[in-house]
Amino acid sequence: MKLDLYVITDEGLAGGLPHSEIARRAVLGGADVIQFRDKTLTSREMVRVGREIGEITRKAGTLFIVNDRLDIALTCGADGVHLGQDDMGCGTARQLSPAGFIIGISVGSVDEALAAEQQGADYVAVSPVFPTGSKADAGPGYGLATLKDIRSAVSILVIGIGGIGPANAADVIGAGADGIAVISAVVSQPDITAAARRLSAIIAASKRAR
Ligand code: TZP
Ligand code: MG
Repeated sequence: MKLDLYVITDEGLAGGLPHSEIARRAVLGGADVIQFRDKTLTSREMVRVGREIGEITRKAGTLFIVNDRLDIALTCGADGVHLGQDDMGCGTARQLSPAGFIIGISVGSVDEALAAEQQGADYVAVSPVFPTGSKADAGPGYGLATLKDIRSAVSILVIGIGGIGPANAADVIGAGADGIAVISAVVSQPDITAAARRLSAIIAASKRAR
């Protein structure tokens, strides 16, 4: 499973551009994963938008993950769900999911990462790695040292999220991350496709250099 460039949709940070259009542009730029994230939509709206995104990602062979909501992810035929420490537990989500369904968990410590791995997570996201203005309650950032510790502790995929862009993506990959998840570095850029393409190239080059 390739999670190199993992783009999270956010209409507010995209100047009002619809989720599906963010997804379309990011996929064109080579995003490996699209995560549909919206804390304001009704469940019904999430299903509608999730199905739109699913059509785009399926055609492109891009992975499609829904944030927070296993029910919506399953209803939309998404490839997986991303859950935080306050969302449904990983073990419960695993029990409710079909074989091959991807479960990602946000973590901030080695203990949380080990628990996620033990409960059947496919990947953990160190969240946030750096300070970010894109998530109000994200906290100050765990830093690259925590990311390295988590990388050494688990065998599943590890990605970094929070405050990552072209200037520091190489450091995150150099610290051992399998991929990086971003909002603003792609979604808030005037040319989403070009921003995704550039970041994707930086990640690939950083992996070759490791
Ligand atoms: N979860 C932890 S940090 C974050 C999320 C959704 C926001 C990431 O946004 P950005 O703009 O890439 O820092
Ligand atoms: Mg969540």
